[in-house]
Amino acid sequence: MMDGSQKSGNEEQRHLHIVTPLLESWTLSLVAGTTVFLKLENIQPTGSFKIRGIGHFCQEVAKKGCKHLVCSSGGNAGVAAAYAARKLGIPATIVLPKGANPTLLRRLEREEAEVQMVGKIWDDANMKAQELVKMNGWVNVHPFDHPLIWKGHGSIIHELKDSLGTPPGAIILSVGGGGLLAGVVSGMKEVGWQDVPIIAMETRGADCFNQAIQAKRLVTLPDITSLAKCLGAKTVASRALECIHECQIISEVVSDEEAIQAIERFLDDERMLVEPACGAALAGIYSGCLGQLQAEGHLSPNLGSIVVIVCGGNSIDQAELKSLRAQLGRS
Ligand code: PLV
Repeated sequence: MMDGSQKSGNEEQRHLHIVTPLLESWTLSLVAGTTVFLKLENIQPTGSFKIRGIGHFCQEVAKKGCKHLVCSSGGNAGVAAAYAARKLGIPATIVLPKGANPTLLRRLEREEAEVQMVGKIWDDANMKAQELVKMNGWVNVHPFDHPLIWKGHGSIIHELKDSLGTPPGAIILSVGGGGLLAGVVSGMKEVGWQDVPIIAMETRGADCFNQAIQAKRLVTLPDITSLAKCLGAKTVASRALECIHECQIISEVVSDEEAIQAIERFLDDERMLVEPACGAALAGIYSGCLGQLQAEGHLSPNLGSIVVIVCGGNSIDQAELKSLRAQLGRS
């Protein structure tokens, strides 16, 4: 697998992310009734797309002499920040909500990051991170709300353009705090794909983007009740809400049951295990959202091809999948 590279001035700087494969999925294409391509962000060296934006952010702040990186995270942004910090030779503190998955914690340990566990959800951990960055030379790595993060995430679209040439009929992705969405929108504007509809998927109980669209202003959820903890920001980034005026964004909400069924089916169909946060995007196909949007005339009946961004996630293993099933009342 090749590392990506970018030219900046005279020097060539390596990206911390890899150029991921775009896989045509036979099984998902059958379900969707059209060709489905999977952008495999789950195989990034940090297990999710987050390294694209966070890697870019960390490289930029390292150039400016940052002494310590702090990242509050539902998990995956933290792994990306810890990995970037290790590669750049900067110490890192990752602040997670309590109850983090043991596989994720082992992963962070391997990255040599200090881990603090604070509060119940990401918003609590974020408050702690804000306190820590008051120290001299410490820099906050926001998991989703920064232009450098969006710039890095936008590289997904440049790679899609290189692989596909022509634009797909739609792109399906998950929305937590909206960083991936904001990055995809900026990438689409850069390559002239702003007419490609984006289907933005959330789970009920972590649906701050959908609620903001309905209210036409930012909405702060009272709590995160979804099992898709990595979609659990109580308020979406304001940039994500602005994006609805720049591209055609269709916001859809699925249940935890649908997101978890999607990861189970994906495991059987493609032999890859991803988090419920990613299951939300896969549920766009498996639970029939796509077909319904076509039937209702919101999407063309002839999409040609669609791309699902398989955002990935580290907080999943056999034990976690079993526990998710139990929390849904299934054995
Ligand atoms: N996860 C963030 C925010 O958590 C984090 O700290 O890791 N898919 C996966 C696997 C994710 O980990 C996330 C975000 C998303 C999708 C959503 O991305 P976003 O926040 O850019 O919309 C609370």
